[in-house]
Amino acid sequence: MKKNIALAAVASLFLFAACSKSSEKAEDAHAGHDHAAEASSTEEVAVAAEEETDNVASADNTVLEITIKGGDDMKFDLSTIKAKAGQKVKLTLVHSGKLPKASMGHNFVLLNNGVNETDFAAKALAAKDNDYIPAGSSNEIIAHTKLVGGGESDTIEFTAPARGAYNYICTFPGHSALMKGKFIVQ
Ligand SMILES: [Cu+2]
Repeated sequence: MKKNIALAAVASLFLFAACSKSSEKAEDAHAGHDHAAEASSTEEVAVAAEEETDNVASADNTVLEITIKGGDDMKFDLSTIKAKAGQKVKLTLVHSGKLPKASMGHNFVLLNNGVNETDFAAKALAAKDNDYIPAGSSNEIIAHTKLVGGGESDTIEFTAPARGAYNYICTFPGHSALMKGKFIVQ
């Protein structure tokens, strides 16, 4: 009887050892997985937090105020503008030159994703009566100012679109080759 108990004890010890060993292994494997899972979920959390910050910025109604100048040299002073998706943007175009609208007019036209700026500028040539904004092109434009001459300015407000890089140009004839830039939404 004693011997049986001892055997049983040994057997159970052995079983326990075997058990704990295999469960340890399983745990190890598990731990490895958990680690990887944890790492990626941490990353996800970081990304989510960043996105939340973006949302907070727009929820806060933090208005991005931009002044972009165009002069008699037919150039914009900004080649890149950065905004956050959904952010309110208040943009002022200042004509820092002296030449009149008829000979050196400038506007700021922010084109929608996938709109070719060269094609659009070509189409705009025929729209002199509408400040070089082609009629029926509202779905190709996110926002635009009016055409201004030397010393004039125009302020517009719009909401930054989804993340991406958008082109902006001046559609006055011949200007878009030089007067262009990227509106980058992060
Ligand atoms: Cu121009």
